[in-house]
Amino acid sequence: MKIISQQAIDDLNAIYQHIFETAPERHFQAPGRVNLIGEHTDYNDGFVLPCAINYQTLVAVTPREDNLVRVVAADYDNERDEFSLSSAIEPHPTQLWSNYIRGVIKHLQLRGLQLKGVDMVVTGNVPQGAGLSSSASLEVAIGETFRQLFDLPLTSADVALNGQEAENQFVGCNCGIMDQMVSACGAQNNALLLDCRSLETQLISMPKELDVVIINSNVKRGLVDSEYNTRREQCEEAARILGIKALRDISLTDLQAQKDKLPEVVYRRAHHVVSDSERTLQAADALRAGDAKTLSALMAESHASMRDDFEITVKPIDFIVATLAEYLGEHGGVRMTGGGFGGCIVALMPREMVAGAQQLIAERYHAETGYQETFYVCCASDGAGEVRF
Ligand code: GAF
Repeated sequence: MKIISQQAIDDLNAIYQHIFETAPERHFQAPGRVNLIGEHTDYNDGFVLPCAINYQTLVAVTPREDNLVRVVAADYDNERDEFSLSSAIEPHPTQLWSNYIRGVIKHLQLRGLQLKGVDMVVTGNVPQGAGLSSSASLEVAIGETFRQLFDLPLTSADVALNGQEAENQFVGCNCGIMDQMVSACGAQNNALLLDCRSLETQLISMPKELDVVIINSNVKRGLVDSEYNTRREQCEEAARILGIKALRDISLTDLQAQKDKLPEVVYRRAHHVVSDSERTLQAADALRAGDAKTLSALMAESHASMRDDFEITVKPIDFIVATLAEYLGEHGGVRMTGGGFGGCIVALMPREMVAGAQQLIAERYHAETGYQETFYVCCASDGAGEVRF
């Protein structure tokens, strides 16, 4: 499957030509992601199993000889930002999109790396605010662009970590490492099993007969930052009371044995994290074996755990998950994906069931909830890199 259309590149080049009055020298991309299982486990040093998707941030760029960065956001009415690498890089007062770019570049500088200026235009088709990591794909696309243009001594994992640092410290969102890692290290037709403590990765081949379906509930993700931070604090509180570094360091059996030590809500949060991290390892085995029945059961348990223990799902999403779970039976799995409080559902299903699933949701979802879904059939895609023609 051709991931980036010639039309997308032509459109980007036309904007570049119009603004900078020349053609760009090079193009880079970094994808969004969908997480198959392992939610809110990354900042607890646990396991996650995402794949990069065929929606990405695209950059058209030419390096400069001086220290000026000129950047245009094609998706924001060609808004422009311009700053010098020779002065301290501060957050932009109004253009929030440019803070992801400023933050990534500033954090590359903080690593002591020698950079030069660039002229670039950025665009993308990762749905924004849907929990498919449009921000991480932007951070990684910019990091990858600078890494390759200026031969920076960085691994893909460094590009991911740099993006996370920018998001945590410059943009001010306290995310984990999953999204940037899979955007940087994903591979076509593979899911990525990631150990969020060691950052070791294993590629796991996607079974050929299963399609990755994403359904955007189009429920606007509300209270995301505050609820996300509250969940993080509750997980840290559980680890502190249990006397461990992170929830990674306790098994489900040991957690259950120490239930009485924790406040009720904190226990349920910890129960979700520890059980979902264990399910992630089991799901990786099931994926390797092409075992749809086990995947179906694990994804159902994961969703119930996010709904009842971690309390991050919303009713319209629960409706889609319940409807599709009944339709798929043991032939496929379905759960909410991403940070929660709105956003998307991920389903793995046999290709021949996709049309029926789409029709079922089209018939029932709007009638039941008043929201209109968007349905995507995706493929697991490569991580960040240069776009070659
Ligand atoms: C968001 C965060 F950015 C990730 O780090 C991860 O915690 C995810 O929510 C939940 O699994 O995407």
